[in-house]
Amino acid sequence: MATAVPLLIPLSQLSRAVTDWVESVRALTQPAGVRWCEGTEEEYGELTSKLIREGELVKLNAEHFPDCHLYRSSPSDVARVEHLTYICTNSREDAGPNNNWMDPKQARAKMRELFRGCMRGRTLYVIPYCMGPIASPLSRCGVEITDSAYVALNMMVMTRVGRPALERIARDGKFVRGLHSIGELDPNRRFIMHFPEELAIESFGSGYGGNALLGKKCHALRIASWQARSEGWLAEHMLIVGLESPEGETHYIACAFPSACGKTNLAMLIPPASLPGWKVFTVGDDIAWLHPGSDGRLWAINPEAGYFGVVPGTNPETNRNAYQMIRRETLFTNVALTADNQPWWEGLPTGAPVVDWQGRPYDASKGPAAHPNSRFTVTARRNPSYSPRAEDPRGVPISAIVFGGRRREVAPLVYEALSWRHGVLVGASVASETTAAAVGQVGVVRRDPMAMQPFCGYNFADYWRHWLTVGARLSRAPKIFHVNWFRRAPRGRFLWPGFGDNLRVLAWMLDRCSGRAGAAESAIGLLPRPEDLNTQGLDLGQQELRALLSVDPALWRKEVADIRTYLKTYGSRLPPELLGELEATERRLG
Ligand code: GTP
Ligand code: SPV
Ligand code: MN
Repeated sequence: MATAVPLLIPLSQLSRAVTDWVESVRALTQPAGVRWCEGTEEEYGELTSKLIREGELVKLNAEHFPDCHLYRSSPSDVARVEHLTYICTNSREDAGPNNNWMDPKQARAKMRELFRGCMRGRTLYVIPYCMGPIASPLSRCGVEITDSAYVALNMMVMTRVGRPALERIARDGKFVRGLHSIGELDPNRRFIMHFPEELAIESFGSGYGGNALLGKKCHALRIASWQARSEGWLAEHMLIVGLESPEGETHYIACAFPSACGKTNLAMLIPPASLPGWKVFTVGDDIAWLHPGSDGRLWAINPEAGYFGVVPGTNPETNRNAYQMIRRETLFTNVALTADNQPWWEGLPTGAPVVDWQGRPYDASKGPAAHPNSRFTVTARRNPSYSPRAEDPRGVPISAIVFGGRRREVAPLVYEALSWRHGVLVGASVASETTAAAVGQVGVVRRDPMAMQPFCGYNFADYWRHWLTVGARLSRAPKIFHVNWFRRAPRGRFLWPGFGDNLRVLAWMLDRCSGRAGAAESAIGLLPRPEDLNTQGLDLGQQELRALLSVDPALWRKEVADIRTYLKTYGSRLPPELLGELEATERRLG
C-alpha cells in the first residue's frame, strides 16, 4: 500500500503576519523573485552551487577540505561597523551614552529611501529562524529578509531555519523583523539600525558578520537584551562550557570576553596532558541567554546553532578541536589560498599562501595573507566537544560567571568578586584592547562592560540596575570572576600560556564554588595563592607566576579613578550601589 504523502502547507501561508510583512518589503525593494528558505541540506547545496557558478564562492581542495568553500567579501566590508550602528528608541536616554542614537521616525525614513528598489534584479530570501532549541520556552524567533545568498547560507548554519521556526512564529504571534540588503556595499551608504520597541532591525550596505547575519548580534544581543530586561532575564555576549572533573562532577560556566578575546577557544579547550581526567563540553561559543530558574539558580541556553569563528591563530597546538572541526563542511570568509587550493591563514604551521584574502597574488609587504578578522562558519554538530545538553530545552545551570579582557598590564590572571554586587562592578569595569572584529584602530584599551559595549541594546546604567535585580532573585547565584589571559612581560611576550592551560584557572574557580580551594584577599578581590593553582607540568617560573597574580596598588588607584570617571558619564541613572562598591575598593587600596 502506498503511504500517503502529507500535504505541506506552503511556508508563505503559515503566518499571516510574516506574509504581510514580506509583501510590504517586496513592494518597497522590487526584487526579481522571492524565495522562502526551508533550511534543508538540498537548499544549502543549491545556493552553494549557484554562488560557485556566479563566481562568488570558491570550492576548496576536496581531498583535504571536503565540502568547504571560500567567500571573499568586499575589501571595505570586513568587520562590524560600530560607528554606523544605531539604537533607535523614542527616548534618547533609553539608548544611553553607550550607543549611537537616532530618532526612530528619522531612521525609518532614511532607511526607506535606501531600501526603495534596492533588490531590483536580485532574489529576496525570506529566512524564518529560531534562536535556541526549537522546543525551549527560552527560545525566541525572527525572520530575516535579505538579498544576499551568502547571508542566507550563514543563517542556515548559525540558526535553526525553516518550517518549525515559522510554525512557532504562527503560535507565538511575535517575531523579530530583520530587513537586510547589501545595497551597493558602499561604506558611505551603510547603516545598522535597531528599533527595540518594535522588535525590528534594518541593515543596509554591508554583507559581513554581525552587520548582516541579523540573528546574531542584532537580534540575540541588542534586541534580546531589551526584551530580556522587560521579561526578567539576561542576553549576554558569553560562551557556555561544561567542565567534568576527574571525580566526575560537572559544572557549567558562562564567560563574557570582548570580541576576538578567546571565547570560541575557551568553549572548546583541550585539557593539557598534565591534567588527566578532565572533560570539556561546549554548549555555546558567543552568546548566552540566562534565565533565573525556580530553583534559585541561573539557567543558560545558547541561542545559536553554529560558530562564526576567528580563523587566524587556529592550529593543532592552540585548538585541535577547532582545527579538526573546520576541515569539512565549512564556509571560510577572507582567508588566503595555497597553490593546491587549500585555505591558509596566519598561525598555520604548514603550507604557504599563494593568493591573499583579496584574491591577489600573495605579497608579504601588503600585509597578512588572511584577513585578521577572517572567519569560519560551521555547524556546532561538527564540534568534537559539542555538549548533548546544548539541545536541552531547559538549558544548563550556571555555577560561575567569568568576565575578562585583553590587557597587557593591570588586570591579574584571575580574581574572584566578593559578592554578586561587587561582581556587577567588576563586569561594569571591564577594559580591553580593541581587536580586528570591529572596524577601527586595533590595540587601544577601552571600557567594554560585560563585553557588551557594542551589543547592549539600551542604556548601560539601566542594564547594570537589571543585573543587580536579577542577582537579588537568585538564592544560588553563580560566583563571579575576572580573568586576563593576555598579561605581557616587559618585552611583550604573553606571560601565561593560555588556551588549554586556561583549564588550570577554571579548575581553581570550580574548587572555589565547592569550597575546596584557598585564596588570598586583595584590594580588588580574592586571588589564588601560587600554591592554589595546579601548575603541574607547566613551564612557568615562580617569578612569572607571581607577576601574573600581582595587584599593583599604584596602577589600581589610577584604574579606580578611570572607572569612576567612566561610570559618572551615566549620571543620575547609575545605580549608587556601583559607586559604593568602587569606594570600598578604593578604601581597601588605601
Ligand atoms: P569573537 O568571535 O569575535 O567573539 O571572538 P572570541 O572571543 O570567540 O575569540 P577567539 O576564541 O576566536 O580568539 C581570538 C584570538 O585570540 C585568536 O587569534 C586566538 O588564537 C587568540 N586566543 C584565544 N585564547 C587565547 C589565550 O588563552 N591566550 C592567547 N595568548 N591568545 C588566545
Ligand atoms: C564579534 O565581533 O563579537 C563576533 C563576530 O562574534 S560578529 O558576528 O561579526 O559580531
Ligand atoms: Mn562575539
